[in-house]
Amino acid sequence: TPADLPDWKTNLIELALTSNILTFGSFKLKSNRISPYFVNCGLFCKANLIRAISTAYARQLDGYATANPDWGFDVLFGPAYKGIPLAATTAEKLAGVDEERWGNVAYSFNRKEVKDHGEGGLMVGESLKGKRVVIIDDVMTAGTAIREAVEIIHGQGGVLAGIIVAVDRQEKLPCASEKEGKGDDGTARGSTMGEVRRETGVPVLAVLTLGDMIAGMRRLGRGEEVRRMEEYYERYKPTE
Ligand code: OMP
Repeated sequence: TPADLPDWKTNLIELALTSNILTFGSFKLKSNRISPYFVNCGLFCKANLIRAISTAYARQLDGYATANPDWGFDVLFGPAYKGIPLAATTAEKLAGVDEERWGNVAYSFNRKEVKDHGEGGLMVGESLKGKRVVIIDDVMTAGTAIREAVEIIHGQGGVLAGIIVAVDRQEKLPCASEKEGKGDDGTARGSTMGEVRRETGVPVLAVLTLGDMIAGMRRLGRGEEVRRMEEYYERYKPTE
């Protein structure tokens, strides 16, 4: 319910709305689903916006670490391209939240094109070898982007410690017929977040869920958008 949504989340949603990061219309997703809303984290590209989102990621990571004292990580990995500024700015915010706890956290990212001269290679920034790595990414729908990042970490000899995204769209896993572009077969399936948790065995955190965005939009008095998001949620909600 809207009452449960902390003010900082409402403020972040309002900022996303006014800067067109959260938009409404008809969007075809990577999973072939047609969504009435879209979140474009590439538009966190102004000083106040990148400050807001990196602060939110850093708070969430610090909060999780405080609640789980045995948990920690050495490197924030931001998959190219959209994850790169997120990893860099969140690392900087972590040092600001708690210098003693986070001051030695590093960041790294991959190149999309492997460089064959100079220092060469696929990776930029801290080496992942033997390190505890957290993936920082934008949006999770079907988990395809995250799975690619997990493979890179394993390929580099890193140990996956966690995953954090800005938005969990709270959708069920796509079925085979959706992947072929033939639509949902209507079967009950679990959530992408749950499946990724099971597959990786690490915490999967989100700054905002679809539920948060619905609550925030309701608080902002945007009834029509609330209705469309709820309708979409009913259609693709996970059954677990
Ligand atoms: P999955 O790889 O299916 O989890 O989808 C996540 C990716 O889809 C993100 O990394 C984006 O490239 C893109 N996306 C968004 O950016 N915003 C959305 O609201 C929805 C998607 C999407 O296509 O599902």
